[in-house]
Amino acid sequence: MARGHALGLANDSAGPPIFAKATTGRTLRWAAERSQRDHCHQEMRATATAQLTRRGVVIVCATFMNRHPHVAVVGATGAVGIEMIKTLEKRNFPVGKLTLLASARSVGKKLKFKGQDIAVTELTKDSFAGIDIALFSAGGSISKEYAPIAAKAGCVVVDNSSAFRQDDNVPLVVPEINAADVKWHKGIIANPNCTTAITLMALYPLHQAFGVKRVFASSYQAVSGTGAKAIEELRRQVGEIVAGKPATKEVYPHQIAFNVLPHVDSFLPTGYTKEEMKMENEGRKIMHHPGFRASVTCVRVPVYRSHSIAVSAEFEKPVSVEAARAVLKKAPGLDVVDEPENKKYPMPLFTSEQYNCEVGRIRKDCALDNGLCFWVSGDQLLKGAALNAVQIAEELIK
Ligand code: NAP
Ligand code: 2RA
Repeated sequence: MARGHALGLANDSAGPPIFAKATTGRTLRWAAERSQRDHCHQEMRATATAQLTRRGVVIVCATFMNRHPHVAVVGATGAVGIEMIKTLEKRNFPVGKLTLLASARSVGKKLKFKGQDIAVTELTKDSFAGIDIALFSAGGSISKEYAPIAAKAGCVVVDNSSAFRQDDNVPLVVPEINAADVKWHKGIIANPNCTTAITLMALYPLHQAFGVKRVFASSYQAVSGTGAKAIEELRRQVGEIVAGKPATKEVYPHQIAFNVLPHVDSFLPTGYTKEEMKMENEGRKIMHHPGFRASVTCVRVPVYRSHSIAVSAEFEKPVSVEAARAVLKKAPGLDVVDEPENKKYPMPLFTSEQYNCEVGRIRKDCALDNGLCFWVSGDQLLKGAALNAVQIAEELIK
C-alpha cells in the first residue's frame, strides 16, 4: 500500500497500535512523536497526529509516504503538466518513478524527464495502482471523476483544478502560507487558483502584520492561464493581423491579440465571474480568515505568460509604505521590485519562468483608511500551478 491511514495504528505495516491513557496535551504529543520515531520503516515517513477521545484514550492517526515516491502527472501534455515535469526535475524532487498520463490523443507522445524519454499513457481508472503522489492538471471534470479513484487506490492527489477547493474535507494550500494544512489531508489536496495564489504571496505577509479587511483588485491574466490552445491562439492571431488578415477565433469569444477581455471564466448571476470570486473564497480558506472580502475584476490580456494583479487593500491597523516594504522584503517566495524612479517595477516579461513572485508600486491608498496599493506579478504556470503543486508534494515527503 503506497499510503496508509491508520487509527490507533502507527507503523508502516502491522506493528502494535499505539493506544495510551492520556489526560494532557503533552501525552498527545508524545504519542505522535513516538509513532514516528519507533515504528516507521526507513523508506517511509509518517505524519502522525494524536487525538484525545472523551474516554481519555489517545488515537494516533498516521499517514505514510514513500520517500522516493512514484509520481504521476495527470494532464502531462498540457501547459501546466509540462511545467510540472520540468519543476520536478529542476527542484530535484526525489522521484522514484514518473508516470505521464493524458488523453487517448496523446498516447505515443514522449516527454523528457532527466534526459530520458517517457511515453505518455492514457488515463484510465486503473492508472493509479502503485502510485504514491498524483499531480492532477487535466481540468475540473477529469479531477472530479479520477481524483477520488486515485485517492482510493492509496495515492495522494494534488489537484490543480477548482473541483475540490471549497470542499471542507480538502486542504487548500499555498506552502508559504498554510503548509501545516497539508497534514490533515484525506487523500486529496487542492492547489489554489493562480490569480489568488500570486496575490496572496504579497497580501498574506501584510495581513499577518496589519490585518487585512478587504481588497479591491484587477487582474491582468496571461493567455497561458487558459491552456496550451490559448497560447497558440494568441500566436496565430498576431500572425494573421500582421499579415493583414482577419483574426480567427477558437478559444476566446473575441480577438485577444491587441485587445483585452474583461472576462475570465463564466459569469455568475451577481455579474462577477467565477474567477473573480475565487480571490475571496479561496483567500478566506488559505489565510484562515473567514471575514476577508475581495471585489475583483479579472481581465485577460495578450501576454503569453505570468499574471499581474493591481491591489488596493484596507487593513485593521495603520500601515506605512516603509513598514509594508520591510514586511514584504522578508516574505518567502517574493521579491520587492519597487524603484519607480528608475523605472523598476514587476512585469510579466521578467517574472516568466521565475519561481518567485514580485511586488512593487507600493504606495498609500489615497481612497481607503489604512489602505495600501501594490502591484504583484508572478508566473501563474509556476507559483499559480506547477511549482505550488510540487512544493505541496515536498511537504508530503518531509
Ligand atoms: P491544457 O494546456 O489545455 O492541458 C490540458 C491537459 O489535460 C492535457 O494534458 C490534456 O491531454 C489533458 N486532458 C484533457 N482531457 C483529458 C482526458 N479526457 N483524459 C486525460 N487527460 C485529459 O490546460 P492547462 O492550462 O494545463 O490546465 C489544466 C488544469 O490546470 C485546469 O484545471 C486549469 O484550470 C488548471 N490550472 C491551470 C493554470 C494555468 O496557468 N494554465 C493555472 C492554475 C490551474 P491531451 O494533450 O491528451 O489532450
Ligand atoms: C486562468 N485562473 O488564468 C485560470 C488558470 N486556469 O484562466
